[in-house]
Amino acid sequence: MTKNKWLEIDEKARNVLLKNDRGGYTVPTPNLYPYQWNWDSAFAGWGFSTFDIERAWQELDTLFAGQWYNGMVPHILFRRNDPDYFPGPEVWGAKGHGPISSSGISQPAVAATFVREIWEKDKSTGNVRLRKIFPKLLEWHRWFMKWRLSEKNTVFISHPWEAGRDNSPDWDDAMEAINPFDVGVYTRRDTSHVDSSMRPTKEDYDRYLWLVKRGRELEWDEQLMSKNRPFEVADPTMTFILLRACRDLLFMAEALNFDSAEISEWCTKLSDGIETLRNPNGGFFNAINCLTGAHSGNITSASFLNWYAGMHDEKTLEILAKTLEEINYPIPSLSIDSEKFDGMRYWRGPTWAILNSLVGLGLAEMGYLAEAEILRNSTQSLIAEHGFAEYFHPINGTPGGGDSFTWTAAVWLAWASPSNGEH
Ligand code: 9WN
Repeated sequence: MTKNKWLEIDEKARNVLLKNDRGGYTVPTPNLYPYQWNWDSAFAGWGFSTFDIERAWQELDTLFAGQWYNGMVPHILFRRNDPDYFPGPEVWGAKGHGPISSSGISQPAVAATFVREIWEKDKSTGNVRLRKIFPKLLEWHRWFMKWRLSEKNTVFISHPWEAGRDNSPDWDDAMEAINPFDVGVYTRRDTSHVDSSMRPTKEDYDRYLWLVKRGRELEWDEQLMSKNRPFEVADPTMTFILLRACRDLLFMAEALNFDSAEISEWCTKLSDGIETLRNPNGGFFNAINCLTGAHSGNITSASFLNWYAGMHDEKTLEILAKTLEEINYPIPSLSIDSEKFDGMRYWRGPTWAILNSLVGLGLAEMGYLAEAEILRNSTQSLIAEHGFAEYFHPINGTPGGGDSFTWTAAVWLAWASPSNGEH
């Protein structure tokens, strides 16, 4: 790729972020996702930090402005009503828990890591901003450790949307066990924006909504919801990402001379929990249905997040090498060898630039430079040739889901572009 070409794509990527800006916060993509999403905003902050540090802090600040009084940071902030998205604020029925209308669940805790990235770019003003947001990050992590830590020290999800990998086969058996009775009649909006062959099925949606209904009826009271949970899956995305985020929080606490003992304990606990996620037959990291103890048996892109969490692993390295060699556009969200692989259906096969960036960061930090470069180069070609799509087919690169996508543009700017964040 010529320098002119990539500078042109850098410019386009900045424009995606600016166009998706709704005044201090971004939407993931117009129409399909018209609200502020949790981990999308954290990635957006990382993207903004390559050309506008102040705007980067603002993105994180607006996200944490919606923090609940119990510490939870919701997965969606419904800042203004928009009938383009379902389920909206009425269906969630989560009023009164925080200052902004929101959903009742959270999402992967990438925020502390991107706060650190932004802060490290400019510590002079960053120290003041960091001091303000730090207690909020701490409260959120405390909430995870109190309400989402399994007995085995892994982080579980209470709803598939919480992992951000909505229809991953990682939760198929836990979802099948749910009888979504009484869910009522509803009209989906997602399938009027993108083809239904790319989206979760009606069976999935019935169960997503049934779980939302349960939360609403229990008024999103974590204590009440923790009794006889109908869905509880220990998830590599949540566990690896929280461990990494706690490490970054610890680093920032020490830099600010804040007390860090509690955060150190969290790091130890989560590190201890990781081994539980190892599939006893295949040796890779996978999800576990906490209600039955069954391992999912799936190799997903989340299976490769160990380096991001600071952990070497020979077995995963072996599987990664094979994936990088055999797949045009790694890493598929489900191994192409799986009988459930579906290259265009959301989290059941497509490649997601965000997951690649996290895996790539981890690989580079832990010295696997060749692997990190292959992953970065293939993601770079994917975006350069097929645009800022929500996700891509891992074999032929076909773009899928929404377009002009905030986090794909952010990942381009901060990681995949040959400029690599240097502007
Ligand atoms: C539900 C916004 C979000 C991402 C998730 C992705 C998708 C929502 C949906 O879009 O989920 O949260 O309605 O499909 O799976 O990771 O944060 O981009």
